Amino acid sequence: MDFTLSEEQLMIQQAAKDFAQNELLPGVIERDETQTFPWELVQKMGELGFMGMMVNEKYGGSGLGTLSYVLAMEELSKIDASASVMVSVNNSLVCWGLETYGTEEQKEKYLTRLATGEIIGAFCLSEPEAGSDATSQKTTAIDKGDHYLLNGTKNWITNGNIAEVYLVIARTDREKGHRGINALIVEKGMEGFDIGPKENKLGIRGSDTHSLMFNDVKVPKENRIGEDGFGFKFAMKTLAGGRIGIAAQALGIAAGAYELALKYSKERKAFGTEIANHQAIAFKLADMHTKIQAARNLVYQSAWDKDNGNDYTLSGAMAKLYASEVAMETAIEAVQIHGGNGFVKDYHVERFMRDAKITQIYEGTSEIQKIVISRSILTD
Ligand code: COS
Repeated sequence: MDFTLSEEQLMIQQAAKDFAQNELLPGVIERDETQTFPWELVQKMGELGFMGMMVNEKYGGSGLGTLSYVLAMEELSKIDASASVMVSVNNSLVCWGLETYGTEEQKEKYLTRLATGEIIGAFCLSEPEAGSDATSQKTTAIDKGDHYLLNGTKNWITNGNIAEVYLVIARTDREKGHRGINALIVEKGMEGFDIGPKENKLGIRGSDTHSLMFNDVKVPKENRIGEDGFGFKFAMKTLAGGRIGIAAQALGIAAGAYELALKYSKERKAFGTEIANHQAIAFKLADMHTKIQAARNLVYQSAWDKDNGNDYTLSGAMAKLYASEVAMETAIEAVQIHGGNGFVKDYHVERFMRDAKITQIYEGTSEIQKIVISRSILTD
């Protein structure tokens, strides 16, 4: 077993680290407070190749592997999880879904612009009454011959307002259960497509989260991804890879919080010595470090599985489940180590604590990951 990263992987990791330090760190507290994220920063991430990392170069992507992608995700998330969720959704859900299952026309029309970050995309599965229970889609896409008539509401959509392209999961035939669901490419500006107000969130406040309303939106037939009825499997397969991205995000949040706590504990003095010299703090750091490394190994393994053509549903679910737990735990401990300063925004760790929570919820809650994991081990 070789744990050494290649020259190329080290370069990508460094590029993401530099970008996060130089471009994301300044303004991260203000973006969190104001719930904003300037488009210029998205463009810069696109210019550096972070928006279509795994997409083939012929469609404008960087042509890299999943391991390079998770290395970049970890570094970006160490500073700003709002930025990294945009990267994750665009890469894992939108670009990967289109490249793997889209037609050549769809790739030419949409993927080429999404992979360069000229535009970004959104993935629309969750509804007011269908998040975890993904087969109970109430949004309908009725077959009208040359187009689908789309009606319904989607909730908590990342990149909801800034996206130009939306992959929308909707039900065409109720009788057919999960085989009656389709995935459609919807463009911003299509008649009848409205975007609700921005959600006021606990964490990842810089990321742009909205509800979407579809009222008799005519979506051309050529915008369906895959065969009729492939929508649910499309969502499941896409989310299986998405979970690797979110696991890497959780890993980055944990590592970012830990690095701040480590630095602080070597500077802050109490009872006549740096607090790192007190075993109460040193043991917390030891636990954090060990769990982060264990999470990193799970994340890398799931990326390796994907890059090597193995099934990655199980390893991705385990990576997300564990890394998100470690992110939450580590961020809480980082606040504790910072004491009163941890409660103050200038020290960043309170933001990590708020940002960590969503990694246990989106792209499948921890409970959903346990369903996926337990079903897999019980059917083996
Ligand atoms: N890859 C490929 N196919 C998959 C799959 C996967 N990872 N998971 C399920 N499927 C397929 C099954 O094989 C089945 O197809 P067949 O009937 O042809 O065999 C079909 O999808 C239905 O699967 P299942 O019966 O397991 O569906 P359930 O309703 O029991 O749901 C869970 C399974 C809970 C795993 C699924 O609904 C899920 O992942 N939910 C969470 C969705 C989510 O992440 N939501 C967050 C919103 S996005 S931010």
